[in-house]
Amino acid sequence: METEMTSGLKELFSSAPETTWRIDQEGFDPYQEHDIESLFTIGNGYLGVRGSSEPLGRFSRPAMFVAGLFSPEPRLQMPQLVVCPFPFSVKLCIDGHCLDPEPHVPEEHRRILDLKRGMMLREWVLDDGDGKRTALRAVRGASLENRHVLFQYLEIEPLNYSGDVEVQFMIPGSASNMGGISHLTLEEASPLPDIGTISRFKTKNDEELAIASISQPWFSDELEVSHTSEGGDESSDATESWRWHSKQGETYGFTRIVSVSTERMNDSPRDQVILDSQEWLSKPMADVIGGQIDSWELLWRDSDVKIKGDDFYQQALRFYLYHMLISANPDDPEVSIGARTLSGEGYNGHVFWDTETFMFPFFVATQPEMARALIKYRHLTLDGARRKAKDLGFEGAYYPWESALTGDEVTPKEVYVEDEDRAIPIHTGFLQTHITADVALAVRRYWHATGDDTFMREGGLEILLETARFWKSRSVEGPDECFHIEDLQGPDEYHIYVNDNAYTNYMASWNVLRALETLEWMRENYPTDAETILAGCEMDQSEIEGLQDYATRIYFPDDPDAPAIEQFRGFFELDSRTVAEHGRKDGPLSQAMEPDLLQKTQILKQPDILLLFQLFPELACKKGFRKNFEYYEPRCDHGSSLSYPTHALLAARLGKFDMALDYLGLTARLDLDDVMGNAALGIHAATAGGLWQAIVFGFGGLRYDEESDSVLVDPRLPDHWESLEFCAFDHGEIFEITITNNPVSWEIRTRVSENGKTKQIRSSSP
Ligand code: IFM
Repeated sequence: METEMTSGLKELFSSAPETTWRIDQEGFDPYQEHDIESLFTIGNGYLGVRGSSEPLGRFSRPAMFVAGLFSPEPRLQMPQLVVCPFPFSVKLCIDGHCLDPEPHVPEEHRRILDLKRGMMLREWVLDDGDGKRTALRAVRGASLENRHVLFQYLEIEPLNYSGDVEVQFMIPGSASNMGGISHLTLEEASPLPDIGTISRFKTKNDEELAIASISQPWFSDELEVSHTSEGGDESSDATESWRWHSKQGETYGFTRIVSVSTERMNDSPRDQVILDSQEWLSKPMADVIGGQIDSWELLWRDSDVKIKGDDFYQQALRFYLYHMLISANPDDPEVSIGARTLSGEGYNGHVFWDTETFMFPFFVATQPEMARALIKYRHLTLDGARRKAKDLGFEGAYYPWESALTGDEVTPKEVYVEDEDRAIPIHTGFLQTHITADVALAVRRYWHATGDDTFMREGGLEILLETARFWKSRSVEGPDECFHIEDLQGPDEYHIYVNDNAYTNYMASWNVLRALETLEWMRENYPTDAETILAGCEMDQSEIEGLQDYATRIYFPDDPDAPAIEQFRGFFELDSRTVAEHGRKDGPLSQAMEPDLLQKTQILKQPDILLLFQLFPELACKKGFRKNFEYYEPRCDHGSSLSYPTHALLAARLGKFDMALDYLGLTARLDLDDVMGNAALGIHAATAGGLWQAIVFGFGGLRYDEESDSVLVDPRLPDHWESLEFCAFDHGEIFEITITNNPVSWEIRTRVSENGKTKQIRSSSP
C-alpha cells in the first residue's frame, strides 16, 4: 500500500536537520499549547499560521494571520490584525466516532520546527477511548514561491485495528480575536464540485478574505474511497471528507493545499485562491518540498550566522532569524512587521519602532530586498504621518507610534485591565516622538548600505525632509538660545511628560542634519529630482536655512561633571537608587511600584541614553560610553523585552563578557523559555532583531562607518566561541566575514550577486 509519496513523508522526518537547525518539542500539555503555538509558527511574510495541532484543543489559540488584514476594533476604535480561521484543521473519525482532541489528548507527541527547510513536522498517536490507536504524521509549510499558498501533508496509520476511517479537512466558519471579538462574517462556505471547499469572509471594513482548501489522497485506485465536500450558511465550517476502509499497519496519505487571499492583494480573491490551490495540488510533493528547501537555502545563504563552539546560541539565533525571515515580504511594501510578527495577537498586529531600530539592521545587512519593502512602507504611509502632525498642530511628518495600513496613529487610548476592572490610559501615541527620527535613521542606513539612490529619489529624501520639518515645529526656543523638545517620552517608558530627552534630542538633530546633507547630495547629483521633491514638500530656501540653524542649536546635555549624560532635564534630581538598592530581585520594579512612584526614581524600563551607543558606535569615545553604561545599567529593570539585547551588545563592546553572556542568554531564550511570560501573544520581534545585533555588532564588532564610508569589524568573542561567521551587504557587495578566536583574527571575502549567481571578488585579513 505504501507509495512513493508516503515514504517521502517519512523521509522528511528522518532527514530533519541537526539540532541547531531545529526546535523540538516532545509531549503534549494542553495548558502550554498557546505559548508553544507562537514558537512553532510557519509563515512567509504574507501568511503566518500558529503551530497549533491539527485537531484543535480547548486551550489552543489557533490562528492564521494575513499581513495587512486589519479590521476596526469597536471599543478602542483602532484597527486590529484579524485572527483568521486556522487553515490546517483536521478531524479524524474511526468507525463513525469522531475524535475531539479532548479527552483524546495526543500521545507520543513530537513537534519539530525545521528552521532550515521552513516547515513544521509533527507526529503523534491518538487513542479513540476504546483502545483503537492511530499514528499520524503531518508536515506543513507556507510557500515562498507563491505566498498565498500553504501546504499540508498528512499520513494516517491504524496501529492495532482495521476499520472505517474518515478524515475531514476543515476551514472553520468563524474565528475570533482575544476577548471574543470576531472581525469576520462568513459570506460563503461551499463545496467546490469534486475538488474541495471555498470559504469567503468579510471584515468589518468590508474587505474580502477568501480561503480555498483542496485535498487529495495518495491511495491506489483499487481502494474504494468516498469523497464529499460540504459547507453551509451562517458560521458553518467548510469540510472536505474522505472515507475508506483502513487496514491495520498500512499508511494512508493526503496532500492538502490551502490558498488564501484578500481584496488588498487581488480584485477577485475567490477566483485567485481556487486557481492557486488547483495548480499547487497538481504538483508532486517532491516538487513542493524541493522548492521550499531551495527557497530557504537561498534565504539562509546570506542570513545565517554560524557560531562554532556554542550550540545553545547557534540554535536560539537561528530560531529568531527564522522568525524574522517568515515575517517579511520583499514584494509587499504596503505592510511592515508588527511587534509580535504574524505569530500572535500581541499589540494588535501594530508596527512600532521595533521594526526600524531592532529588526531593520538584520534585513539591511542580509536581505536588502526585504529591507527595501519595509522602508518603502514608511514612504507609502507618509501621508498618515503628515496627518498626525497636522492634527496635533505640528508641521511635516510625525510617524505613528503604532502603525497599521495607512500610517495614521493607531495606538489605543487606553488598555483595560480585567483583573482590576479599570482602564489605564496610554500616552505613547503622542508622547514617543522619537519614532519619527528612528524611521529617518532607517532611511539613511538603508541607503548607505545599499546605495539604492532610486529609493532616495523616489521617497527617501521626502521622508527625511518632512521629518526634519516636524522636529523644528515640535521644538521651542528657550532663553538659552537652544531649541528644546518638551512634554514627551523617550524610549524608557517609565518616565512620561519629560523635557529634553537626550536620546530624542540627539536623534532629532541627527535627522535634520542628515536630511540637509542628503538634500545637498541630491542637488549635486539629481538636481531636477531635488527641485521636484522640494516643490512637492513646499519647502523653500529660507526654510532650509532655518533647519540648518535649528539642528545645531538643539539642546544636548554636556556637563562634564555629571555622572552620565542626563536622560532628561531633572533626571538626576530623582531618587538615584539602583534596582539592587531598591531591594528588587525578582522581576521588574514596575510590578511592585505604582507608575507615579516609579516616575520619581531613576529606574528605567529599557535603555534610553545607552541606545545611542548602540546606534552610533562612533559616539563611544566622544560621549563617555563606559561611564554611561556603568551608570545606567544598574538602574535598568528590563521591564521591556527590548532591554536585554542592547545590554548584551554594549557589554560585549566593553569587554564585560560575563555580563554580556548573561544578557545574551536572556535575549536568546526570551521566547523559547517564555522569560516575559507572554509568548502566547507572539514572538517578540525586536528581541529577534536585537539578538542578531548583539551577536553581529556586539561580539562580531561589525560597523557601517558613514564617515569613512566602509564596513569595519572589531571582534571580541567569548573564549569558548571558536569562530563566528556572518554576511553583511554594502553597496551591492556581500561581505562574508569569518572571525576565528584565540587569538582573534578575521577574514573578509567579498562577492557580488550576478543574475542570482554569486561571484567571489576579493578577500582580505586584518
Ligand atoms: O516598542 C516597544 C516599546 O519600546 C516597549 N513596549 C513594547 C513596545 C512594542 O514591543
